[in-house]
Amino acid sequence: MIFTTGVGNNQLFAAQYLKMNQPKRFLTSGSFGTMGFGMPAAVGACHGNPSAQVIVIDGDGSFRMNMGEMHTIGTLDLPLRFCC
Ligand SMILES: Cc1ncc(C[n+]2csc(CCOP(=O)(O)OP(=O)(O)O)c2C)c(N)n1
Repeated sequence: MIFTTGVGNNQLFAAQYLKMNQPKRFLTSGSFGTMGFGMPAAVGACHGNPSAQVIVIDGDGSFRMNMGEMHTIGTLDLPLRFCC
């Protein structure tokens, strides 16, 4: 399972409470912290790991940055899961 996040409380709670047992399973925008990171990161994670379940943890603000990616996800029929 691969998790990606937006920026904000969703990201901080995810970092604090998700248990990771393998490297490269938590994709988050630390440091520069760019809202809207979670969904495109998940598209990339899906392509790089077609057999993995990919989950986006997002805030409503971060989610709204990504209406273009919604189109990409729909067009490619990517099996992403969202938790907002
Ligand atoms: C592109 C961009 N704009 C503004 C910010 C500043 N900023 C950091 S967190 C945040 C609010 C995030 O809200 P939301 O995505 O709803 O997440 P929540 O904190 O509610 O989980 C803002 C405006 C940012 N990091 N990136």
